[in-house]
Amino acid sequence: MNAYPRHTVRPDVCLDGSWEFAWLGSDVDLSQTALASARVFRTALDAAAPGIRTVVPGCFDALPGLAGARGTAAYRTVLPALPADPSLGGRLLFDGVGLWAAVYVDGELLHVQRKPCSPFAVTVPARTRAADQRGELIVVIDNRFDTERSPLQENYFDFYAYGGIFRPVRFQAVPGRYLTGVRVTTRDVESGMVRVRVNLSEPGKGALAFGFDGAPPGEPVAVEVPEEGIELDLTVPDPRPWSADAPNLHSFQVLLWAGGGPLPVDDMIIRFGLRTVEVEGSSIRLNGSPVRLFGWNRHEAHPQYGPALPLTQLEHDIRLMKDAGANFVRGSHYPQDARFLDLCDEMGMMVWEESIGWQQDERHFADEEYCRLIVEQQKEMIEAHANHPSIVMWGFQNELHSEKASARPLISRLAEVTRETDPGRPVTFATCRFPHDLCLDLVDIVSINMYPGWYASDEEEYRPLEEIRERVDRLIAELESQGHGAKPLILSEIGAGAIYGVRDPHAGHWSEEYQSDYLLTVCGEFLNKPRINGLALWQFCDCRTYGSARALRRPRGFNNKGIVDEYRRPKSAYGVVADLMTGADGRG
Ligand code: ADA
Repeated sequence: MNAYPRHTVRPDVCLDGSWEFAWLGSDVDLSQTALASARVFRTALDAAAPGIRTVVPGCFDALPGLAGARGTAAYRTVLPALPADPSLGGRLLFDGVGLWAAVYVDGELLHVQRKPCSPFAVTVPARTRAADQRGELIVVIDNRFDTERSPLQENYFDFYAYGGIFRPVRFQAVPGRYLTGVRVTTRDVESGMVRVRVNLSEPGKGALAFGFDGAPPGEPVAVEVPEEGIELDLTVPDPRPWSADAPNLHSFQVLLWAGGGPLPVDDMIIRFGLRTVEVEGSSIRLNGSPVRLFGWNRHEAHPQYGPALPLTQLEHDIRLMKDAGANFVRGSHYPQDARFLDLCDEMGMMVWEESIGWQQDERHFADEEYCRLIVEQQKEMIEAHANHPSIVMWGFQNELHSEKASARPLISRLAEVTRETDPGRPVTFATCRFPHDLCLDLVDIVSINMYPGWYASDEEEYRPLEEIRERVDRLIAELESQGHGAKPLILSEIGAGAIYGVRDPHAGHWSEEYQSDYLLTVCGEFLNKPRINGLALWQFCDCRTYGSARALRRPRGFNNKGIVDEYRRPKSAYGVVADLMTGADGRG
């Protein structure tokens, strides 16, 4: 199933399925010189025994035979024949890979991808081909940590860095000038007025026609489209607002004529929701009404698939969170799978999306290439996902060292790029440095990660659940005293570990009982303190983490703070939190 945007005029083929596969080991030279030719990778693929194939989307190091491997793999599939028309080029669309990829078509290196989890497009030059000549697509993936090659993901992050083509791949045929983006922004929910921005691959003359919700498009209108695209205000017929409780969606098709021909040469169908989200005083407002957010932080993770989750798992995860009273999910800590965002749009789940980050420090702030790439990822993520009504805020740089003045330029730049790229949503980042954080003036929403009673301030205190209430009260008071009392507050991470099946009448650490006691206390604080606008428990499901000695702090090498385990088996806290937060026990 293709995520939006979709097409009816543009040939659009999903390449998911079984690809040829070759494992090249952990000492492959990926220097620029070595990458110039596909020969090494083609030879390895040709030498692979028949039947050595793997499924895309997929992660090679989630496969039994390569579990935990770090190195280089080559994938190959056949590109469908482009129409024989030589003016038609191609576009390969990848929704996300990790950690690093090189893309070759017919042996030519077309793209190197250094940003994990980012959606990206690769232009395949128009070639005059006999109609029956199909193309060879080779994708080289490397999951070794290398701060030069792939600086955005490092082995100290508290989530396992898999290698693979995590998400769907599509191949499209496009004319010389084609639609590169259609952005629909709500101007007025009630009347259904929207502002549409259409961008083309090249500025110039053409004609555009539009249609909402599958209705036949109107007559083409001659336009001159500048570099920055054109904007126009339109009104949605039969407007129905989007909210988590009533996730009404609309679709919008743009058709492009060029060259004076009678038929459109390209089209794009996007889906959007009529809704506004803004910060007003200390409240977060959806369609003008204050909203409180409750849910979880969620990693894209599964022991059998890594982050390359099947569509049904995405649905089950959302269903499990909603059944436990959630209306909110933080896509921690990287750009999300477009199919997951489509399901959040459809099923009614508000989303915090963020570019990749995990406790970056001065080394990163001083690294111009690192800063350039993370700002690029932030911008690309927003441009790709801005039409999803479920996304209600943008974040970045989880728990960076924002108590240091050297963090400020990067935070300022990320906040600026976010607001430039999408002025229609609030900006935040999750900090664990409060009350020493120096950058909270740069965000619209203050988001605090804290683990009182787990990473307890007094390690001698037995079962220190009592410090949760005290720490929450102190946080609210200190925000006020620092002048942030007028901003909305989200508890963006708070939680405790429990190993599935560990039951203990003492409710000792790692028992399901301790986690239940802990989360009941936290949810009670949220329900009793309207000052807290949002609560995102850490975390939805257990996930594999460190492969290093850091795992000594992570039993099984997993982060065990999930309310369900890695196979989505509910721990006892799931039912307890669900009863409270859905009101089933009469309190929530
Ligand atoms: C941090 C971090 C999470 C996870 C969590 C934990 O808040 O943002 O990714 O590592 O701590 O489990 O300790």
